Amino acid sequence: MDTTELIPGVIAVLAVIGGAAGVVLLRRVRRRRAEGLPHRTPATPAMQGAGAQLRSVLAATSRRFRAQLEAILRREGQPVEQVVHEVEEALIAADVGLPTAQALVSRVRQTLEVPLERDALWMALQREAAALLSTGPPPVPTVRPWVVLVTGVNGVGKTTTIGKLAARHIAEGRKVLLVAADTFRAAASDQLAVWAERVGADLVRHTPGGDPGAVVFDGLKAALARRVDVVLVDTAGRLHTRTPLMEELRKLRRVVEREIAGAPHETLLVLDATTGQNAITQARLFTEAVQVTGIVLTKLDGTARGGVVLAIRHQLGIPIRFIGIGEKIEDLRPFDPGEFANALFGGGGDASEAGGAAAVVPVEGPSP
Ligand SMILES: Nc1nc2c(ncn2[C@@H]2O[C@H](COP(=O)(O)OP(=O)(O)OP(=O)(O)O)[C@@H](O)[C@H]2O)c(=O)[nH]1
Ligand SMILES: [Mg+2]
Repeated sequence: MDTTELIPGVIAVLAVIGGAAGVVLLRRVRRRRAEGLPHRTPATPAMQGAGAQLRSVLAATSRRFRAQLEAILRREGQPVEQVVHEVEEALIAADVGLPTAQALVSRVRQTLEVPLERDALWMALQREAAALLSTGPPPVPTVRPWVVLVTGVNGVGKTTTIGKLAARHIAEGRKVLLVAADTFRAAASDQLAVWAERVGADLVRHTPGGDPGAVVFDGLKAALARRVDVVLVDTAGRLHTRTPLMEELRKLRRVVEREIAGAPHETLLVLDATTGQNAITQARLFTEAVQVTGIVLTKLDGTARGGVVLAIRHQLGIPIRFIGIGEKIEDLRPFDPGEFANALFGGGGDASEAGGAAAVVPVEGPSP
């Protein structure tokens, strides 16, 4: 048989197979939408970048929140006020906290129209969260030495954050000195010494058990003599409820103020995201003691409590400078409000990620 006679038949078979695959795919997308699940889209290079990494870090928080919200949106005939109320509940469950959830929902409510569109709701949440989180650019060292005091309760990630921060400054061409003012634990200065060695920073340390104020004093003198650009002061973890320890921190700050005019240029409070709302209490007490100027929120990887970022920014008014998303040296990222809101409520403009296509959710209008 002439092979050219086969061509129309082959085309017909391929068309049938292609059509069937399309129908299956379409059905799957429809089913996932009906179930309130995002249909999977192939990852593009842009999605695999920084935004995608943050989305995967915040997936646990986001998933919990989305599941709850999509369940609400699937119920037909809900009055808008009921939907809005349940959005507030979902936000509270994601550790956003009551006052912040209320503030966010009231801003979102003003922008919603009836009939309520699912996409419009997600976009309003994303937009208002970004606005709530917005902050000016983080300060860059403008004087030498630029002194940063790093504080926080035990085990939140202060020393690790200092190591990561030092690596960033060094990569940007600055000379960095680490000061081991955590003289409380014998191993603390060893841990900082490992980081100093690893990233190529100078280190000033004393023997364990000494006076932290004396280490800071020596560290600052060394920084001036060696023309260091950035000094990062590691302090002992302390319970915010222990008054003598908080007084010791005030003393450390006074030493810094006395030795270098205008310093500390930044007082960072490190908070562990896994502690959720407790982070707010810690932040209040540290702020009273040492005038915290910026927050580093660590351990956002592996927690479903990422919503606490909104509470911290809204209730304390302190800007979030960096977020910790893992234990590795590169796992410290400057905080970007838009990117963060997108990771929580958006999906890079991908409607499916944001909870489905532009579906009109059948809800009743507000009562007149
Ligand atoms: N998963 C994860 N682990 C982190 C992060 N930041 C720090 N850690 C880990 O948290 C643990 C405690 O970190 P440290 O840097 O020693 O904490 P610290 O606040 O200095 O602790 P103390 O000096 O004892 O108060 C270590 O195992 C770190 O590797 C983060 O962003 N993600
Ligand atoms: Mg430490």
